[in-house]
Amino acid sequence: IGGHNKKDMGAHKFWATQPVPQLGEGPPVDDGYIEPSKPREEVRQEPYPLPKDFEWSTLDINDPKQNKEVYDLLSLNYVEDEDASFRFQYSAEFLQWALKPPGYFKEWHVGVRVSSNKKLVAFISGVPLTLRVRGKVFTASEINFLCIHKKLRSKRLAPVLIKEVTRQVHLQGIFQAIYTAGVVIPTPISVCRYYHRPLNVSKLLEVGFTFVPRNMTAARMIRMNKVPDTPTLNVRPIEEKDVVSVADLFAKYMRRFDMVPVMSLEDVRHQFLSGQGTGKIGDGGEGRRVAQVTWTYVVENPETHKITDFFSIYHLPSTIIHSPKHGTLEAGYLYYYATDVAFEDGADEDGRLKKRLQTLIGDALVIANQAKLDVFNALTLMDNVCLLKDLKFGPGDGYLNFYLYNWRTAKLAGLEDEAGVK
Ligand code: NHW
Repeated sequence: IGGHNKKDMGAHKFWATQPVPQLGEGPPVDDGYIEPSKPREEVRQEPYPLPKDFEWSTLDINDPKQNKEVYDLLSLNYVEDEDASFRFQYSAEFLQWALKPPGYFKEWHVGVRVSSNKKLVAFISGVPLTLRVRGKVFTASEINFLCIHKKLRSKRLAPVLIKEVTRQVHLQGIFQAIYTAGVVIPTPISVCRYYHRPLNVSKLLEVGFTFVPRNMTAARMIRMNKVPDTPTLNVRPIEEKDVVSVADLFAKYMRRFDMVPVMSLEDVRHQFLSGQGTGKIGDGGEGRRVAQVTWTYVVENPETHKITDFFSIYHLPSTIIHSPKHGTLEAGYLYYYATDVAFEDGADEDGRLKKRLQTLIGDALVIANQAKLDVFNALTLMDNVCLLKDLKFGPGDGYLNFYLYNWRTAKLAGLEDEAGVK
């Protein structure tokens, strides 16, 4: 998912027309919108024109057939790494979960079909969220799953999809958006690097995800990356009764950071409870796959019954494009976490917080390994940087750029903190 490529730094015919900070602009004096909101009647009422032979189609993700159409489009055409070895393979269940948070709008699930045979050939989606960026809280849309069939690339269709989803968001009275991409376009507010913690070393070597470094053997690598059989803390899967306590802990912990989602109880229930499954992840070869989107584990104080810590992982496999033996790479991604140790006086300064986080996320590795995931990924965001080295993550070649639409703010922490990994 390489970023940083030079050709991206040139002219941007489309992005130059959009309310985003342009490349090379200095930091803003104040945070705020770039163009003001419009009343509904001033929002364009007709869909943008598509090239002939194509038509717009709102996808009904509740319909298993349409859910599968989006899955099929993405599984063959979505994001690949730089040498086209791996391609994200979001499951149909993942898409259901990601596209239907509380208050979602079905009009924001925008598809393009071939008029003659109705084949789905492009997609873009938005979901609503409340965002806090530094001191300001606002409603926004999170744009994701922009995908154009490989045969229709480089025809300037992406700008049409982006404009149409923007129009649909405007029609709901929302004028800001957040999105991430591997590519550099005007203008990232932060860039993070992917780090990878090997779990199934022999498979990762077989599929070329990782290599045996000089002065190392495969056997030693396997030994070094062994994780304990059982968690250190008394972790258990989240339950409905934990939602209020987790929401409270999440909100307090997130005060540490400059850009965070603000979650209602419904949002917390959706993000951390609704994606739970129970099974192990198969490798295709087992002939059995258990769909699981997220794992959220909590630590409960036995006396107060308060949740003191939690972590969450999401499951995003990748298709291994050229492997005779393995079809999918089973990856877990570190999602949100929190610990109340952060609220103790001096815990940040004297290393107590770091120690607790290492134990907590170390347990996330145990759970990921028990679930038979092959690799555990994390970005250089939140408090992750202080965990990466001790938990044996290695830097990857993917970067993730973060963007805001119609909102100015100075650069946020991210990759520049990477120095902290050493
Ligand atoms: S990032 C994942 C994007 N998807 C993929 O990489 C899948 C594989 N690739 C493709 O399907 C997560 C195509 O290559 C895509 C581009 C569709 C990426 N974001 O049609 P043309 C997201 O989903 C610009 C934004 O010829 P194409 C986030 C590019 O810079 N812009 O290209 C999505 C150029 O404009 P420029 C992107 O290769 C956020 C123009 O598109 C982009 O056939 C969307 C070229 O178009 C990207 N990832 O199709 C923005 N990739 O000005 C949301 C290329 O440079 C904004 N481009 O000439 C907010 C909207 C809501 C606002 C609400 C108030």
